[in-house]
Amino acid sequence: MKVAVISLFPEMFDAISRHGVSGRAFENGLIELRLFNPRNYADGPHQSVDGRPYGGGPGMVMMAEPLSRALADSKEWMGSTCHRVVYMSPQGKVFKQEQLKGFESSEGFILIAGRYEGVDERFIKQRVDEEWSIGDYVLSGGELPAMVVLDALIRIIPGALGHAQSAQEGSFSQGMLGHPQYTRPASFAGERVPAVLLSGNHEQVRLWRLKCSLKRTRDRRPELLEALVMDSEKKKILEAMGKDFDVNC
Ligand code: 9WO
Repeated sequence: MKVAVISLFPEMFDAISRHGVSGRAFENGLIELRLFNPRNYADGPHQSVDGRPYGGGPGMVMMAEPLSRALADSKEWMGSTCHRVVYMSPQGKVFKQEQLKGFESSEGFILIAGRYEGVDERFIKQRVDEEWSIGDYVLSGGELPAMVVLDALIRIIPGALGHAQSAQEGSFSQGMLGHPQYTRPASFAGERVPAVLLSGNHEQVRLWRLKCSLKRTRDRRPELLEALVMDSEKKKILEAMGKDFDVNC
């Protein structure tokens, strides 16, 4: 998959392209990432990419022209592959795991990270397909949100996680929160690992983890349960989940 990112701070993306699981996906060529800096498409002696807001007020606004040229170049690099143009902004639709469904097989994706007080609205209207937010907070720019989307995207690309197909089992893949995890030692500060995890009984372990996921989801994020498509096993567990529920998680 080809991903183009338009950003005034391309070096920030080293954070995901050089480290860990995401870094490997870039090294393996599962994702081809290219950065396009609007600064390189700016005019004038100062190569301005921003201007003062019409109507007054503090701060600066990103000019449409340099962004537009950077976008045109990124589309040329994409070639004929189908691509979506997404602008990361607090005004966007809140990004959810489910939005990535079908993305693993798509061929191209263009992410725009803004800076300052925002981007000239005409650029958004004319060139952007979708606006995405990663949550209700204002940051200094769209780079970190773009990296959040990229990281989530990489995890659903077949082969990107190597042997561990933990993306399938990870939180949210089933619409539920993840279960607790334990590793060595078997006793830490007087607390032992739940015995079932040491039992070697895979079916018992699976059931314990499923119960914990359901309990955590009910206790911490009950609204997720509403949307959950429940099989008979999950229904049974939830019905039994009264005050006498025996799972310690
Ligand atoms: C700044 C501002 C100042 C006063 C009143 C309203 C305001 N809105 C903004 C603003 O949206 N600034 C953005 C900074 C412009 C685009 C890049 N920036 C950004 C993106 N901050 N936070 C995001 C973002 C993107 C996706 N998900 C969460 C946050």
